[in-house]
Amino acid sequence: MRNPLRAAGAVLAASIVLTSCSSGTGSGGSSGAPAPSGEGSGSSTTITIGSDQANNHGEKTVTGESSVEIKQDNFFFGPTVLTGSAGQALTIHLSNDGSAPHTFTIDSLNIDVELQPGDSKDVQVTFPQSGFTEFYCRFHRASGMVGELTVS
Ligand SMILES: [Cu+2]
Repeated sequence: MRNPLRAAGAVLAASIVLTSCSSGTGSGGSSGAPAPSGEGSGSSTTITIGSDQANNHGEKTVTGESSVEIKQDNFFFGPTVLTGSAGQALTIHLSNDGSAPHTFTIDSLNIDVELQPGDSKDVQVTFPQSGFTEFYCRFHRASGMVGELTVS
């Protein structure tokens, strides 16, 4: 009975080493929010917007459009990237499909609206002359709830 016990101990030790190895690769992540990488592999990626990491749920070209819909969920905007023309005015129909309150916030345009779960609201935005304008949720910016208005 000595040998099987020793073998089991060795396996245990090996798995502990493996576990601590793989979980040590993340950087930061102290908030405890669910990581976006686990679900929907392929459709959900992370992109960099400004100095933020954004959960990417698609791009939509809105050139020539006067309005568009953006869904808010835990924790992303869908679509995440709106591509338009320089200086374009656009009405965004926001709807919060998530289970938490979310905001749609753009510092440079003084926009900051808050939606409770199930809420819908409209906001007027203006595309920049060049480059991009970042929007984000004040509550979940660090969880990747970030998007942008970008000029093609
Ligand atoms: Cu949010």
